[in-house]
This record gives sequence, C-alpha cells and structure tokens, in this order.
Amino acid sequence: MVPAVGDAADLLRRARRVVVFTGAGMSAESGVPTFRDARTGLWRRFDPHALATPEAFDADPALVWGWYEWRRQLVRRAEPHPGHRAVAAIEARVPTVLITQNVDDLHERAGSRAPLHLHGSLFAARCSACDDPAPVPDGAPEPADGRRLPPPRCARCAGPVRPGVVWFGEALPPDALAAAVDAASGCDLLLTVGTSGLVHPAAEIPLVTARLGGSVIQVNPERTPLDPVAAVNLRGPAAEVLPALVDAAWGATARR
Ligand code: BJW
Ligand code: ZN
Repeated sequence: MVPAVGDAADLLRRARRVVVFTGAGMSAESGVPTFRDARTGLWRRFDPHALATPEAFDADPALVWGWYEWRRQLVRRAEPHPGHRAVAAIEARVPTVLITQNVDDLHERAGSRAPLHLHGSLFAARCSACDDPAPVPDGAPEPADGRRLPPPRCARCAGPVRPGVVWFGEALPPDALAAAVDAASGCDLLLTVGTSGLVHPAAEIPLVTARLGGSVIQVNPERTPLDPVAAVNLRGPAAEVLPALVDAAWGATARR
C-alpha cells in the first residue's frame, strides 16, 4: 500500500464535495508525454516558444499544425489507465468537479462526464482569423514529430485553422476558469494529480481550496511547489496510487 493512502482515504470518504485537478502526469502512464519531466518531457525536445505561442503559429503555421497533428495521433492510439477509471469512480461516489489542464480526451474515454478543460483540447480547432469553430481532420497522414503539415483553411474566411488549445500568453476559456475557481472555492477536498504546479493561472486552483480551509491531497512521484499546502502527499504514479486510494476509501468494488 502507498504510505499515507489510509489518511487520504479517510479525507476522501468524509468529503461532501470533491475537486479532482489533473495535469500531464495523469496521462504519462498512458504513453502521453508530460512537458517538464527531466528525461521524457516534451519541452526537453521541443521549444515551447516555437510551438506553443500565437506568435509561433503566425510565423510558421505548418510547423505548429504538424506538431499538434503528431500529438493528436499519439493520443488517439493511447488508452486510459486504471487511474483515469479511479477518477470516474470517485465521480460516481461523491459530487465531484473534474478540472484538467490536459488537452487529451482520456478522462472522457474512462467515463468522466464533463471535465473542465482549462487549456483547451487537441480535438477542437478554430479559425485563427475569425474564430469560427472548425472540424479537426480525421485520419490525416501522420507527420513525424517536427514535420510540417499545412493547416486546413476556414470554411468562412479561408484563414488558417489553429489548434483549440491555450498557448502561453493567451487567456484561459473564461467559463471553464470561472467554473473551476467556483468549484475549488466550494469543495472540502481537492485532489491534485500529476501537475508541476508551475503554469498560471491554473496552478492557483489548489491554492484557492487550501486558502479557504479545504483539504488538498497531492498525487505525484516528485516534490512540487504544492507540497506545503497538501495535507497528504502521495508520492507515486497516478495509475497505481489512485486505484489504491479508491480501494482504501470504499473497497475494490467501487471501481467496477
Ligand atoms: C506524474 C507521473 C505519474 C510524472 N503520475 N504524476 C504568474 C507567474 C509566472 C508566470 C505567469 C503567471 N501568470 C501567467 C504567467 C505566464 C504563463 C505561465 O504560467 N508561465 C510559467 C511557465 C512561468 N501563463 C500563461 O501564459 C497562461 N495565460 C495567461 O496567463 O494569460 C493571461 C491573459 C489574460 C487575459 C488576456 C490575455 C492573457 C496560459 C498558459 C497556457 C499553458 N499552455 C500549455 C500548452 C497547452 C497546449 C499543448 O498541450 O500544447 O499547457 S503549457 C503546458 O503546461 C500545458 C500544461 O497544461 C501546462 C501545465 O503542465 P503540467 O500539466 O503541470 O505538466 P508538467 O510537465 O509541468 O508536470 C508534470 C507533473 O507530473 C510533474 O510534476 C511530474 O512529477 C508528474 N508526473 N509522471 C503522477 N505517472
Ligand atoms: Zn475564418
């Protein structure tokens, strides 16, 4: 059993309103790379300034679109793991709001109903000129990582279509952010999973709960800036710790 999982299970069992807040580490064991991990993070191999800013898209739309198409196809091949299903099991047991920074759809595919996607989605796209929603092409030829692929053109104004994700310097979707702050303010327990807690304003969500007297449980194999606000730090991988937590709270049948 993961050390301290019993303490965390007590908090979870007693909670009346829960927030689960996830980052890239949540999907790591499904084979989706994180951003900042020292050996495998995307930002070790790719420059965020050249790929994840509006200026980068304006300068080289085919480079940026090709990189996102590569990531989209990687996610399409990935499968949710037992940690994603454990989150859905928590939702089935306690009123829960799931807030994710992830742009993949693994929570949805594990049975979570309506995650708030603070940083958008790989499976949404819109015109970079007129903002009209645009379809995400299905079955595009897979570009190797770093290979250019010209973006589709907007049906209304022929502007280049961009990924529906939130880049550095861009505002988060206001409705999702407001709902997230609301949920973090009103919950008695927030479970933060697999985030480095470095990217703002999302990183402030667990702090909102802690400041208002709610409990924070953190699941992460590494130390993060959120360690001091967490009542319990569960140092292990999401795919192992989350099922162990649900089992300890309600028994193994809760995950079926
Ligand atoms: C495991 C595990 C396992 C591994 N199990 N765990 C205040 C202070 C300083 C800077 C700023 C500030 N406020 C704003 C800023 C600027 C900037 C920012 O935060 N910069 C910092 C990096 C310094 N923020 C912004 O620009 C934001 N916008 C903004 O502020 O707009 C203002 C505005 C207002 C009004 C009008 C206009 C503007 C936008 C931020 C957008 C972030 N976008 C990205 C890319 C999304 C698209 C894409 O996917 O390509 O979002 S960056 C990237 O980081 C991605 C992630 O969602 C985000 C967070 O990363 P995350 O999820 O925490 O991943 P990692 O890799 O950092 O950590 C993984 C963790 O998992 C680690 O801890 C591992 O140990 C752990 N782990 N395996 C459990 N198996
Ligand atoms: Zn357009």
